[in-house]
Amino acid sequence: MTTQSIYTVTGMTCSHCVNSVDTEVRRLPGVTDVQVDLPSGAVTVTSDQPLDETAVAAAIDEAGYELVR
Ligand SMILES: [Cu+2]
Repeated sequence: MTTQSIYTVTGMTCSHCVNSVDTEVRRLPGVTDVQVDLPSGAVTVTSDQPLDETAVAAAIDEAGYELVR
C-alpha cells in the first residue's frame, strides 16, 4: 500500500540542502519518492510501507537539518 506523508524540515537554504535531505530520506526502507519544496520546507515522502517518524527525523538529522514535529 502506498503511503504519502508530509513533513516540515527547517534549515534548508539551497538546492544542495534539498539534495542532502532527499538522499538521506530515500535510504529509509520502503521509500519510493521524495519531493522537497524549498521555500516552505515541506518534504513529501512516498513509501510502500508506513514510515516511523523517528527514523525519518534521524535521516533528516543525518543530513544536517531538523524535522519539525
Ligand atoms: Cu544548501
